[in-house]
Amino acid sequence: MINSKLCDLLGIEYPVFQGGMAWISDGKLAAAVSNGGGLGIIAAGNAPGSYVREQIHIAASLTNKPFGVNIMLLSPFVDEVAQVVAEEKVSVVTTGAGNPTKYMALWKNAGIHVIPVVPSVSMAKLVTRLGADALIAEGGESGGHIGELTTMVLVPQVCDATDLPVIAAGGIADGRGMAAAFMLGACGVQLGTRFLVAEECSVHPNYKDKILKASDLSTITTGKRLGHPVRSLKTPFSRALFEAEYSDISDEELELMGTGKLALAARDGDLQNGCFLAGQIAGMVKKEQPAAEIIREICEGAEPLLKGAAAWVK
Ligand code: TUI
Repeated sequence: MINSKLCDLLGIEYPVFQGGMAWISDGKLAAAVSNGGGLGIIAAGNAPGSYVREQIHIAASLTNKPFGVNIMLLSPFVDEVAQVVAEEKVSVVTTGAGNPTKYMALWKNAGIHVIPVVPSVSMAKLVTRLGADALIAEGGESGGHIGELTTMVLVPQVCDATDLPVIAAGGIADGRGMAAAFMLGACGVQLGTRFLVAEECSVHPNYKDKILKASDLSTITTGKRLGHPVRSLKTPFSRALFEAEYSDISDEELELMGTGKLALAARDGDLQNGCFLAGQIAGMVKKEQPAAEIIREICEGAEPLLKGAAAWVK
């Protein structure tokens, strides 16, 4: 059975995190993942504190296992959400899309395990100094807001830069990805796209359908001009946004084009105007399954690969 120091640190059975996906990862999905032995994570996204508190209560009513909340640091509600997770004393907070320095003391004092997403070695060093408990090295194969580096180059460099447990994210959807991440020095993995099609995920069926039908070349990166690259599935909307970036429209108009489009995809399944965030690994995600089955399959797939690694050495 796959086990790592991350399991002991967080009190989980399998070192598998479900990535916080804005508008998608709610209390129900997080509880299903945690009940399956992984770490379920509620996404705060751009939602207010009241929504996050409600989802924490839903998750707590469905599981007695640890779960986490992902805080998107660009959110207009970030201050109140930071307070809510401290009051609710969730087991784990992960952060994304920014620098968590301002909130570290608040969360540490509440006894929360703080696990920031880092897109670079410098951010890994910073959060290590600040007292993070572990970190997530997320490569640009991921869906949503992405950094510059790929998982293959980011994970080993982050592992060299910190003594903290490192969770690899970006481009991982099965046991092979997990085994590879462990070979790069990670002791856990985080998956978003594969959990998006979990049975317990309440996202609009059109969103799941688009993931299940995706191929290797189905994603596109937009937002580079405005300094926040975002990976999503190719749709009429994302292609238009991509083209607009290279036109002479103003930054303000461009920003406006992207606003609210994730909700249109996740809540309404709007195939024309929605922004369907997804990782490059979407092409390998072919089946809707219970979250617990996904976790078991990934770990059972990685186990023989890691055990058999000695076969490569004479
Ligand atoms: O946060 C994510 N993925 C996300 S957030 C999101 S909602 C959103 N939508 C539109 C624009 C922006 C956000 C959708 N997907 N992943 C974690 C992640 N964090 N990836 C990269 C980073 C990151 C980037 C810069 C973390 C820290 C960072 O620091 C920059 C600095 O120096 O402040």
